[in-house]
Amino acid sequence: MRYYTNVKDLGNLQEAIKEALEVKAHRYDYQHLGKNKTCLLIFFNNSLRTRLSTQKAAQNLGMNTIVLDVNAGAWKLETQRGVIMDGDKAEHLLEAIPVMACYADIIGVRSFARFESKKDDYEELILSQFIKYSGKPVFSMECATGHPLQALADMITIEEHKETARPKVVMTWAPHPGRLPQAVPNSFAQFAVAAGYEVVVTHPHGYELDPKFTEGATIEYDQMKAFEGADFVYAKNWSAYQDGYYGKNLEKDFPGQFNEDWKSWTVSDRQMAVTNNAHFMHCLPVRRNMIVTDDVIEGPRSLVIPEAANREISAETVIKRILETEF
Ligand code: AN0
Ligand code: CP
Repeated sequence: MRYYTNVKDLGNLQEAIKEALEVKAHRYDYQHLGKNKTCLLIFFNNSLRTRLSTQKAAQNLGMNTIVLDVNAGAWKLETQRGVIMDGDKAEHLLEAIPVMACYADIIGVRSFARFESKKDDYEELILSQFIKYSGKPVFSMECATGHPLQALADMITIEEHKETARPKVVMTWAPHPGRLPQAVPNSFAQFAVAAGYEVVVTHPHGYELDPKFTEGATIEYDQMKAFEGADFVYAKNWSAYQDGYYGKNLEKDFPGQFNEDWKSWTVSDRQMAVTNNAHFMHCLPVRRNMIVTDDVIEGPRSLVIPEAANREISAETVIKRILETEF
């Protein structure tokens, strides 16, 4: 594997999950793979879990790690070719990428959707330039349209906790004061379908995701109906994907236009009561009592910490595969 941006890069997903569980049981057995190799982790956006777990994963594999926060000490980067650079950006990505690649064997990139252009976001303007101009293996640490390390960690977590062969997995939109990317829900839906689960996606009208990512899932606008019999509930906020509304918070940016009781979407005991004693999941960071109540996230069926712990394992599995095939 040279690039990890999508579920397809893993080949058979169930086999990848099996390999991940093997990695989890023997996480220090592969140190020879990364000796004298450097993993460079580049962050255009904030992170707690990805930063720590991916460094830990690379170090488990014997690699050296360098972390660069582009917004904290590096030069401000221009990303569009052809721009006259007379503004505040001192360096172009077209020089910065090959320079960074000089010091790295593998590069991880975090660059969220910027919501300036749906086309730029969905063509992965930043990530695709790393793939094109670095000459090195590249993996996504959440880019504009996907968060495949999170989704793999979530699948590992579901496999560890499922009580039926084919669980019902419900992904629900939940309220948030900001404008969040569609990356996490895109990847979660795509991975959960690929894993073979019964997948239901529920959200208010207007929050439809790119159908490319939800293909194979059932869309249900009635949240209570969606939750009936669920084995896993995965909550996440996302902004609108539709043209004309792209990147917007429909409640705040179009007040009164949508006939929706937004607050009712917060996951609470009311919805969890109709599930099959479902496990609660969220990628974190989470806003309590917006996305989910204190009681549900603190409850005995909450998996938010095991999911975060499995981020080390998903990252190690991905970097291991890259090391095994590229070096
Ligand atoms: C980001 C998002 O929703 O994509 C990162 C989640 C892992 N969340 C926030 O910006 C709060
Ligand atoms: N879940 C996740 O990716 O968290 P961070 O944004 O803190 O890395």
